[in-house]
Amino acid sequence: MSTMLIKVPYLQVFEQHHQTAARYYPLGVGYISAYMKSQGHDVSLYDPEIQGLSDEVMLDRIANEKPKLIGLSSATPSFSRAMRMATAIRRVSDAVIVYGGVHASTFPEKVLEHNPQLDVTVVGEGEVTMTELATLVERGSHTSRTLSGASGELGAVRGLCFRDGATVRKTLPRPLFDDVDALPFPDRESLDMDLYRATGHIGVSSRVANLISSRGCPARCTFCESFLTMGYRFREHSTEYVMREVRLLKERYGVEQLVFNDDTFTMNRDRAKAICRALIRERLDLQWFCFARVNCGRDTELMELMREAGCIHINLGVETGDPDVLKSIKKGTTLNLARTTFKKCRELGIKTSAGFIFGFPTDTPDTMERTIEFAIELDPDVAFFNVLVPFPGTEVWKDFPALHGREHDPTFWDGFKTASAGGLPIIELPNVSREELKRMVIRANRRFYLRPRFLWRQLTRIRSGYELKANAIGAYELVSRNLRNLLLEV
Ligand code: B12
Ligand code: SF4
Repeated sequence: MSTMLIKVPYLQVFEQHHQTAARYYPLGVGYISAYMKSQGHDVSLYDPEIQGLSDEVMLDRIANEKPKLIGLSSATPSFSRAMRMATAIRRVSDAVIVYGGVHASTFPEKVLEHNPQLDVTVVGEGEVTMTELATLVERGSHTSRTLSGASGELGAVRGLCFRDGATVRKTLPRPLFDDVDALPFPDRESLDMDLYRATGHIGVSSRVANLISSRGCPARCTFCESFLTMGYRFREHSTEYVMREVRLLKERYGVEQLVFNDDTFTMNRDRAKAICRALIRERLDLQWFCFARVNCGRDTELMELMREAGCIHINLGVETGDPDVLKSIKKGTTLNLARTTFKKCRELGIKTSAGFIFGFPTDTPDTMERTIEFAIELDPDVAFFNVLVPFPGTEVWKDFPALHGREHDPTFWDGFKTASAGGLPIIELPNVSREELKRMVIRANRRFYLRPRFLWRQLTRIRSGYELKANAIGAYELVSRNLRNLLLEV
């Protein structure tokens, strides 16, 4: 019996920039595929958008391959796309259709109640749940129609919701996968690694691979959803595991650049140092990027080791330039820590991206102005200015009751994207309208990027043809996003 796993197309969330957006290997379904295969299941893995496979082609494949179990993966902004895909699949297949990922983890019951084309929703990590489900479907030769006859067995599989007659039942939570080193590496063999590339501003090579060296983040930022799938516990892969995967990427795929997709690569500083030392020792000559919190700069030894090990770019979530707003979002950092870290990165020659958000519940025009000032003071290589998207399940979601009540409508979630392109933000504050929030983003971009000092530095730092192309794409995106506004506005 075969299982088909599909990463639902999502690049449309980047609107007119979808052509130039990053294309990262889908680790979620990649890990599930590898784990299921390691348990003896027959799995095919698809990333149709990146593979250039239209819905029609996918439906043909489904009709030919006749999988008995189909898993769809998406986040919130591509939820409606996932539901449309599930409806189309249902027309050609009686396979059991499962929906997983962050949106399924947020509303497992509601999604199932309102989408009869689905059979199961999965909460949290999918490796074991999907494997147990495949075994159950195989053992009973189940189809979508017969699955409800297996409610006794289904009820025993942790971490899912299923239909039991007219009701939706939720099983006990699936514990987090503790021994993460027991997970096989993601199933990269099933997809063409040459199709993937990094975001323009961090890319230095076309031979790039994304990976994770840990799962979970113990921080409690009020706007973040990472805990819904990966939990609060920081579960780290051993240095040996990470190095085995890195070596494989280098040797089998000729990778020259790594993108660590960990929420916070430096959460455990000793572990991060151990990985850096191993990279240095093995002289793999790789360049890499990671996400970190701004408190990493306190540890000079860590930063120096990161640089020596090939870290060329760090993305740091600064979020705001106002100390009270920073406290209110429970980031657990300070403005001074941010100053220290950006300074340290500059001294060491590590490039920085900084993320800023406008529209936190306690933001005012003054606090947002301070955010712009702070971005200019920190002077990162790249600054992302976005308006808050209060994703459901986060603490800030509760602060925007006007958005509640349409959870069942898939199209409602289409606007939940953080890319600053496109129309108006989905939120407004008591004293700040949507239009003003959008203008804030435009003004921030203009003030930050149109500084002669910034432009000069960008030009003089280009080291390769690939970087030149990446910078040109970044500049095109910025200008095309804001051109009208840059010329006419504010
Ligand atoms: C890497 C990443 C990206 C990459 C995506 C690469 C790719 N091809 O998948 C890029 C940069 C393109 C990206 C884009 C965006 N991202 Co993003 N991203 C992440 C990040 C940092 C890591 C995801 C990851 O690879 N995790 C590792 C794998 C192993 O975990 P996983 O994907 O969660 O999969 C596990 C489970 O979820 C589950 N599962 C997943 N799919 C399925 C399917 C089935 C059938 C089953 C059973 C289980 C299952 O099992 C998997 C294995 O355990 C997360 C943060 C996080 N910690 O989740 C944010 C995160 C997912 N992104 C987020 C956001 C907001 C976005 C954007 C909307 C931002 C934007 N620009 O507008 C876009 C669009 C996303 C979309 N898909 O629509 C939010 C999602 C919030 C939400 N409710 O949607 C997150 C949670 C960040 C956050 N802290 O809030 N992102
Ligand atoms: S530090 Fe990053 S990943 Fe962790 S909760 Fe905050 S925003 Fe989310």
